[in-house]
Formats: sequence, structure tokens, C-alpha cells
Amino acid sequence: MPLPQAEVSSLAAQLDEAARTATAMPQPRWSPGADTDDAYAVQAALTERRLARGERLVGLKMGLTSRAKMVQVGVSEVIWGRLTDRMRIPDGGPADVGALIHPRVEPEVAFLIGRDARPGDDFASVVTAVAPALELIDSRYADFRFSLPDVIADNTSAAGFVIGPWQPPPAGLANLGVLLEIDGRVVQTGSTAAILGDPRRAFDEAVRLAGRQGVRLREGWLLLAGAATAAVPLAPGSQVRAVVEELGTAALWAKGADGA
Ligand code: 0L1
Ligand code: MG
Repeated sequence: MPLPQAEVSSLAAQLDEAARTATAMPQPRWSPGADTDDAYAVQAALTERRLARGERLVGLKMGLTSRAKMVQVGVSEVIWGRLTDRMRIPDGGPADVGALIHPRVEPEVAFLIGRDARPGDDFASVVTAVAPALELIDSRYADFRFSLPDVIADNTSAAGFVIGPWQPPPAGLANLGVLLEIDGRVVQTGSTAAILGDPRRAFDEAVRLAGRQGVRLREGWLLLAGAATAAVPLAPGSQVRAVVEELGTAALWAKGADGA
């Protein structure tokens, strides 16, 4: 039986408040029998609250698409979340990390969706451009500790993203080198192969998993394919850059509460 609507709304309100006040909250006590469908219902209600404040849905993100990420947070399922226009940070621009609880950053690859995707569509017929990207994540739970339904409800820790220059999808995407630099120092190295063996599979998983919840990728949306490395804590004042072989770079500057 689905979770009662009152419980869905209450949990969405708590997560929303935690994000808006940058205050970590305890893990929820789910009713017995609650499952991932219930967690996606909370995520949808949480997103509705943002849309009611004037934000616009601009795409989806895939989470936990690599072993490194799964091991880092102790959850071993691919998950997806929703992206709004308010989460977008201009390439090279400031990210207001003073408004976050315990931000982390990770290097990703982004896809541009050229037309509404239908079940069974393949990557080449729908994705018209690819870009290097950064994702800013910020679990609303204390100490970044959560179960699978917890993190789905929390919109897969989504907090912000940067998209580098778009370009036509290259012939090979499956094994491009990836670096994450902070203040000019390489802090993580990896390969796009870490993203489900080939980041194009993240598109297939988005169509499949979001489709199960009645959500389809729309023309003009973005899709973040997932991180190629573990995420790294982000301190105010840091300059961050993702470098993806053949695709280029995406960058941000972590602005603290005092603007420094
Ligand atoms: O984008 C991600 O892979 C994040 C998924 C949620 C787990 C986390 O907070 O790292
Ligand atoms: Mg991510």
C-alpha cells in the first residue's frame, strides 16, 4: 500500500526546510513497508515545493552510477533525481556553499536531450550534445548517512551543477580520462568508464528508472550521467575544475557566506 499522502507531504516539507535553512535533519522513520516508489513520491512532492516558488524543471540527474560513489555512501543502487533552473551555476561562476550543509563536488558528464524520449529510445537518437560537468551535492541528513529510500526522497542530494561547453557527442565516450582539481591540485582521477561502464548507459537507465515513475526526458532538458569518481568535500574559497578528456572543462568557485 502506498505511503499516506500526509506522510509524503510531511517528509517533503522537512527535507525542504532542512535545505532552505542549511540544517541537517535526522534520517526519517519510514512506515513499515515503505519502498523506493514511496521515496520517489516524496522526491516529487519536494520538487513541487520548489516549482511552487517559481523554479523550473530543467532535467534529471543520475546518482550512484559508479562503484566509487556506491562505496562512498554505502548504497548500491542506481538512483535519479530532478534538476531545477535555480540549481544551475554558470561555468566558472560562484556557488553559494555558505547556504549548504556539508557540500561535496564531483566530476560528471552531461547530456542535452534533443527530443522527448520514449521507452526503448537509444542514446544516439535523442542526445544531441555532450558536455563536461560538475555536480554539487549536499545531503540534508546528518553526516551524509542515509538508506536508499532516504537518499531518493532527498532528491539524491542534488544541490547544484555546472555545465561546460556543449559539443556534438564524440564517437567514443566510454573511456575518457577525468580529473577533479581543487585550487589547481588534482584530488581525484578516473575515467568515464566508471559511469556504468559507459556513460551512455546512464541515458538508458534514466529512461528506464524515471519512466517507471511516469517521468520522461523532455526536449531541451539536461541529464547528468553521474560521477566518474568519489565526491570531495568543498570548502569556501575553493576553485574547482572538472577536466574530461576530449570534452574540456567545467569550473566553479565556492563562495562562502561572507562572500569570500
Ligand atoms: O549524484 C550522486 O551520485 C549523489 C547520489 C546521492 C548520494 C550522495 O549524496 O553522494
Ligand atoms: Mg552526481
